[in-house]
Amino acid sequence: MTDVGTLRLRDPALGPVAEKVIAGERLDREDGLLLAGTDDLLGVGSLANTVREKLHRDHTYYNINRHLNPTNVCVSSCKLCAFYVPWRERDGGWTYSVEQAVEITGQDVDESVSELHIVGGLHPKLGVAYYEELFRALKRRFPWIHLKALTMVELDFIASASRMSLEEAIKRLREAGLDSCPGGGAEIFSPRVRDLICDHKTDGRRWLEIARTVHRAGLRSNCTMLYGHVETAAERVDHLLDLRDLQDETGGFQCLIPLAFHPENTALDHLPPTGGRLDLQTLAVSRLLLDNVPHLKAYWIMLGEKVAQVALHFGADDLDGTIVDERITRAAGGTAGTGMTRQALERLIRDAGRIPVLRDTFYRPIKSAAGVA
Ligand code: V47
Repeated sequence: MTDVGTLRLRDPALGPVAEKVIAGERLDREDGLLLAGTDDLLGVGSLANTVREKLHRDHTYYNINRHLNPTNVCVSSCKLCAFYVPWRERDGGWTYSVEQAVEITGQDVDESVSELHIVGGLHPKLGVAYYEELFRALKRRFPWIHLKALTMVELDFIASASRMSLEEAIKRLREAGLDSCPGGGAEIFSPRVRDLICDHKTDGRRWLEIARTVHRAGLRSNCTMLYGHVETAAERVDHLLDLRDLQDETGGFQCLIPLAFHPENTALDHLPPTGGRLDLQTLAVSRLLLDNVPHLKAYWIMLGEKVAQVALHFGADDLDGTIVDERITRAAGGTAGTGMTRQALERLIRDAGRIPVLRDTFYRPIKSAAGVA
């Protein structure tokens, strides 16, 4: 046992890291490896909690959101994914016309919903023109809604499918209503890992380059890390440090979402699902290393409600939202459900001893939302 300030650490090797955390000093790669490799889960958790409370006190953010997946048809065939249907093999595939997408969205959107999260497969026929039309139609019908749409991977694909520079594609999509970008597709940046789980996807360097371009264009985005498959702890640490370097440069990331790998129905279904230990330690290490990204999301859909709730004491300050219809995790055997009411989210937060804060996509508190989500 080692005591550092009010912290009690079972692993004495964490002592010097704890000193740095308390002094507000930046951690390095070696510190990250130590934090990721120790079996002192509660020690790492308490360090991450110190940072979380310094940044956000007891506040815990959530939003009222909906997901829209315009297509699940995808040319990328990532081994990690159970959501996609390959291009030309249309069984089980869907591709919504703009009218259908707006109609489906309208089925459960009212003025309480502040954000639409729009992601989908890489469909060769859906280029910039389709998304421009979709965003314009959504903004016409739901003018108050923030459109958080298109991952770095989708932007890359859509621009090149439309034979357009990335800058031009971003400009046009913004003019059509794109407000910010979600963090998906980052997976793990290591080429070794990408070869094994998503060999045809935009590579790690390019993902970062696109995020840089998005931020330079004045858009905010999120970032993710997919863990619990074939990656090593060192590859997770390096992924986080790559994100931190880019954030030092642009300041454009609002939040990191560590995504727990779900193997069912994927080409990697021989792998076991993640356990609570890896989930909580990965969140805590993320909070400690990514000192320049303000928010850390415990995505309840992938973690399950119970782990997400405990994660509020392991560095996380955000749970994502009400959602209702989530398809990517569900396709991969997710069991957490696909939607939660605002009341259930608030109860979960209060039961963890935290204070719920309803937010918009830019983490501005919303005083009261019309209607009930
Ligand atoms: O890009 C795909 C991952 C991502 C699986 O920005 C899988 O606010 C686990 O990025 N097991 C989509 N993960 C989800 C995502 C996200 C979610 C919530 C909020 C935000 C945000 C972003 O899910 C994909 C991929 O990295 N994914 N398949 C799977 N089998």
